Amino acid sequence: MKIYFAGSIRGGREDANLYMSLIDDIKRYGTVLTEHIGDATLSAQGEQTVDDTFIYTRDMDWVRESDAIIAEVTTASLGVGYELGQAESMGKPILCLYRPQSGKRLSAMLSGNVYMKIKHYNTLDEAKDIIKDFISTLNNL
Ligand code: 6IA
Repeated sequence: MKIYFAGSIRGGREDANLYMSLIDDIKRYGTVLTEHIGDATLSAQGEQTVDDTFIYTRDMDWVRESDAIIAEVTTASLGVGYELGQAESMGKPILCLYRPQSGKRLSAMLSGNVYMKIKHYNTLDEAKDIIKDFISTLNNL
């Protein structure tokens, strides 16, 4: 199974360590196409050595190639929102993980969208259980 993990880069890197933990967990179920999202050394500027056209083209190819999308959406990100909209158009299964304790409000473009499976969590263990349930629904498809 190929899973596209989406998380904020230029939207802010405050959850980068959390992304890394989630990616480590998701790797138990298949290939994570976007492992670099959890790279704590990657700053909010993104990678400097490749140009944005390259990043956009590569990431859209990966979204197309993926069997499912898992996004951590607590830190608002234009890029993640765009990827989710595109993935929805492609009919990909989408799980959005959101931490209400952050005090940040989720965009109505996600919270009001019945296509998105949006799950609230507070701890990493809760997130892992949610991911496990999501993957098992995919395996039953
Ligand atoms: O608007 P944002 O930058 O927060 O959008 C984040 C989303 O853009 C992520 O889910 C990524 O899929 C995508 N993205 C992927 N790579 C990059 C990148 N540098 N810079 C910015 N956005 C990216 C490349 C990382 C490198 C270590 C290969």
